[in-house]
Amino acid sequence: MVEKTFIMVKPDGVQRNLVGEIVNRFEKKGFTLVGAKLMQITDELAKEHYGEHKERPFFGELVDFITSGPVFAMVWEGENVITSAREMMGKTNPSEAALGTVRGDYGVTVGKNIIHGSDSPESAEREINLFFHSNELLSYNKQVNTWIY
Ligand code: DAT
Ligand code: MG
Repeated sequence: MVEKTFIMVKPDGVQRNLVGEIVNRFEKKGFTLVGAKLMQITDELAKEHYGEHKERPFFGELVDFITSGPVFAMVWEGENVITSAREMMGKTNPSEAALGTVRGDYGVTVGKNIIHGSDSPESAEREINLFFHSNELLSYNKQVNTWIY
């Protein structure tokens, strides 16, 4: 099923010049970028985005980290993109993430794991709506898709 997911290069990834590398991986895989922006997350947005973790001991650090510098927020579209993107990201803790994944290749610790991606269709819808206005998302066809699908 063609679906959309919310992907974000976290402040550590932006500082470490990994935006292009991450976009490159998703483009080369064959997914379609339908929205993107560099932005500063406010405290309020951070708490809303990570609401499911508000009782966890690391919540304060998580909010401080995600608001510590610009992030690169994106929406990617494609067949099974939600699950595929999670596989391309690797496990939450980079020390357990396989080589070949973003976190496995570039991360060391769980607190600075470079990339966020929605974990289900419900989170994808929630997160896309939280970060993007509908007029910031484009719908278009790429000729190359006839060689991918
Ligand atoms: P994911 O980002 O893989 O969906 P998650 O939703 O469980 O993982 O957690 C959100 C973020 O919180 C995660 O990317 C990094 C941070 N985090 C998770 N577990 C942590 C822990 N035990 N200590 C510190 N930070 C943690
Ligand atoms: Mg998560």
